[in-house]
This record gives sequence, C-alpha cells and structure tokens, in this order.
Amino acid sequence: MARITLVRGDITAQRVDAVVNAANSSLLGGGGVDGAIHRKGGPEILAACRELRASHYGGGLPTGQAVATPAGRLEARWVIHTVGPVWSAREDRSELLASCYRESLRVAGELAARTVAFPAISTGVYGWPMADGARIALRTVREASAESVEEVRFVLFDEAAYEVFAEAADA
Ligand code: AR6
Repeated sequence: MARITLVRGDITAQRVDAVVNAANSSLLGGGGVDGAIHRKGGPEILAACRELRASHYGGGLPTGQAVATPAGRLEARWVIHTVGPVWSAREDRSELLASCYRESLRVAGELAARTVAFPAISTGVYGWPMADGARIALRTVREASAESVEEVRFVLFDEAAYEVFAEAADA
C-alpha cells in the first residue's frame, strides 16, 4: 500500500510524478486548483485538454472520472484531471467523490507514477464539507491500490484543512 502523507501548501509547487487537478467537465480551466494549475503549468496543459475534448470528451469528462495530460511547466510529469461532484445536502454523492480518488490512482498506475499529489477534491467551489471530504479521500486511497504508487500526498491549502485531514487520518 502507498504511504499517505499530508502537507500544507500549494499543489502547483509539488515535485511529484503526477498532480491531480480538481477540474470541471469542460476540461478548459476554472478557478481554485484548476486555475492555479493552468496558470503555472502554462498553455501545454490546455492544448492537451482541448485535444482530449476533441478526441474523447466532446460531451465533457463525466463526474468521477479521470484523465491525464502532460504537466507543462509544473515540476511534475503529468496532470491527472478529475471532476468532483458538487456537494448536495439532498443527494448522497460520496460514491462519485470516492471515484475521483480511485480513478485518479488507476490512471496514475497506468502511467507508472510513483508519487501523486491530491488536493481536497470538491471542498472549494463545489462546496463539499471538509471533514467529510477528508474522510472519503483517506478511506478511498487506503483501500485503492495502484501498483506503482509509493506515495500519495494530500496537499492542503490552509492550516484549517490540514488540521481536518490530520484528525481524519488519526481517526
Ligand atoms: N493548492 C492546493 N489546494 C488548493 C489550491 C492550491 N493551489 N487552491 C485551492 N485549493 P477547488 P472544487 C483548495 O475550488 O471544489 C474550479 O473552478 C481549496 O481550498 O479548487 O473541486 C474548477 O474548474 C479547496 O479545499 O475545487 C471547477 O469548476 C480544494 O483545493 C471547480 O472549481 C478544492 O477547491 C471545482 O471545485
């Protein structure tokens, strides 16, 4: 099983094989992690996303799925784009959130990535409560196995998010 590490920081500054992007189904960028990755990674990432749209995902990348592109100027080899579910108080979408982590790790395994950095998917613009998002993230990553992956690093943007993940990891 991969080693799970928690760091507070900016996901675009991670030196890893693959950085996971909390994207939207258009694959054409947005705010939050997505905006930061495209800004820092440069146009190569967007160009690859446009090609993927043209070849495979004309209707958009479905929620819960993941797909890889090169990482442009990031200190990583690949960006794995996944689309988290928007939080809903009425409908349980946790299986879709778990699927983001599982599918991203599956893609990382296909790429033979050894180190993978994840943000807390869906916990920003998409409104997922951090404690629940952390629980799902940690449980899914612990249960998933991608042969090549030695380290799964959760990169938490602020101290509060870091604390919530640390608590969930100890629970
Ligand atoms: N490094 C690490 N974590 C970050 C960073 C960063 N540079 N920036 C924000 N976070 P979000 P979502 C945290 O909104 O909720 C975009 O517009 C942030 O504090 O990036 O899945 C997409 O295009 C939060 O805890 O992703 C979609 O439309 C977490 O990362 C939509 O937002 C995720 O926040 C996706 O929303």
